[in-house]
Amino acid sequence: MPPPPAHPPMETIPLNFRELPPAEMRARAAAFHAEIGRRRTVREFSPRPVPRELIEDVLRAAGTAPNGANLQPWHFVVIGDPAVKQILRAAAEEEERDFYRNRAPAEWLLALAPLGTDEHKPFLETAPWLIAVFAVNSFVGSDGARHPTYYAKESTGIACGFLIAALHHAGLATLTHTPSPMNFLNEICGRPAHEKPFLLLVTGYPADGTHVPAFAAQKKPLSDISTWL
Ligand code: IYR
Repeated sequence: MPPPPAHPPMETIPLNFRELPPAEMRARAAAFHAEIGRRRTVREFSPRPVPRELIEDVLRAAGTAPNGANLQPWHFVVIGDPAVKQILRAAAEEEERDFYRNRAPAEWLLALAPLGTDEHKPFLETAPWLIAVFAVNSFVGSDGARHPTYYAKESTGIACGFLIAALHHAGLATLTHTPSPMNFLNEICGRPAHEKPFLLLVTGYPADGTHVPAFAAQKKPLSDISTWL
């Protein structure tokens, strides 16, 4: 076996860990739960504009997510152009029509019934920003060769969690939209085939008077979602 390639010694930096008093830790954990627990997926958006700079900052926050080998295997395409949104809505609704009318198994449709979703996706044109998230499966290194990334889907999923939390924290509503299949996103967004569409995140202000399904606010109790050994 050839020896593994030699690496320069690892450079380190201080952790910058901020220790908090225990009472403050408890208060912050509870406050974070209260705040993130108010997040609801929204399906009616206002056309009210949202500054680009705010979206830039939440994307920077998403870009800090833990990920495979720090290769940061994600790419965010931010769509604000009404013409692109119109094309995207038409493509998504075409797939969704086929999903709701033909492809979705009866059991899946039954599971979706309490959410009231259907093939109509007007929010894809109404909301000020759509963020198409891609999981990047490989990259070209400084050696000019193509190399794999690792845990691209898991890493991108975690980054999306950060992104949704950051948008909520900033005072915006989101919808995690997953048209299926969503390969049309590559063409519309001009992304190569080694980038896999992962999620279409819709964000902006909710429409005035928006209601959400009461069902969606019912979260499992801790005893159902955790086991302590
Ligand atoms: N992609 C479809 C269906 C859908 C699927 C799940 I799972 C949801 O939680 C919500 C919707 C749509 O966006 O309507």
